[in-house]
Amino acid sequence: MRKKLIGFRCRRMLHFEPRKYMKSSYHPIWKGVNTDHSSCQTSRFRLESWSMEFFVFTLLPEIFPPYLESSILQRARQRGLIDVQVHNIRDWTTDRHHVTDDEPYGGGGGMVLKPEPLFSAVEGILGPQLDCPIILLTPQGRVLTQDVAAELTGHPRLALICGRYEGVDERVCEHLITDEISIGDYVLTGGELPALIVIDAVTRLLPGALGDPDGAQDDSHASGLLEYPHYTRPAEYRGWQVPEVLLSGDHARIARWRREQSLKRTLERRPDMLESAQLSENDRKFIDLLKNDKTT
Ligand code: 9D3
Repeated sequence: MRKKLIGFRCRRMLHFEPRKYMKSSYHPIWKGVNTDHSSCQTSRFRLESWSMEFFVFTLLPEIFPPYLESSILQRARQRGLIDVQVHNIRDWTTDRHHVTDDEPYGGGGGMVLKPEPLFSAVEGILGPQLDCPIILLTPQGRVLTQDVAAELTGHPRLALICGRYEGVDERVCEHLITDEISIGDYVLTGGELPALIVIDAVTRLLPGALGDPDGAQDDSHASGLLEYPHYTRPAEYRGWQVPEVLLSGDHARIARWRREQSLKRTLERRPDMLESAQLSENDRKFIDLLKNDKTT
């Protein structure tokens, strides 16, 4: 079932052909990508897995391939779990100088991303029906969390719009965008890294993306607690010992130690997370013990 989109609004239908002067699909990563966008329908299931298509709209397409060609995202693309198309908004300008920004009405500093190239790009690539979430990466969006990432896996296609300059024309937000996402309370120079972060967080949740069938299940952020400390060989390094319990082979004791370490860390570093975490009776007792230790 498709989830209902939040804030989905009516839109004008416009269709322009992209300019040919500089295809952003120059890079080998985009070779073989279906460029017949009129028939861009993906089935929900491929090899018994979710598959997703990401359509990125940016003024800096060259940022994307290096990350998408690495490690887990590369493998997910090769396995057909995801397909990422990166489109240069500038390809959809129709003026001589390929202008994408302009001064704000009412004055003030900075430049604003013009509406026409963005509408043309998104409608030209996705087709006139625009039946997927069209997400603007912006400091004013709702903050990306594990829950938001999980929610986004429910859509077979996602459009990600990366802002630059001071912002985008508000008519884009009102009539094209269906969702606005921020990655946190700090100031970046644009939405490109946030878009990659959305792709990364969403992709690793797709079945099979991590190799391990229930890989993402074990995540600390899925359980609502921070992770316990990890150790590997050697058992002693510069005189620093790996905790004895981890060498004991006693799996029940190890599991209890790890759980307690998770609880201790979460209490110390992210007490806010304890409020929504799933805690057992024993977990609560242990937390009370830790709190009492501190006060005595
Ligand atoms: C100095 C201009 N800012 C006024 C307070 C507005 C502003 C506009 C555009 C600040 C940063 C940006 C560029 N950032 C993003 O496009 C962005 C972002 C971010 O900066 N932080 C967290 N998440 C995101 S998602 C997109």
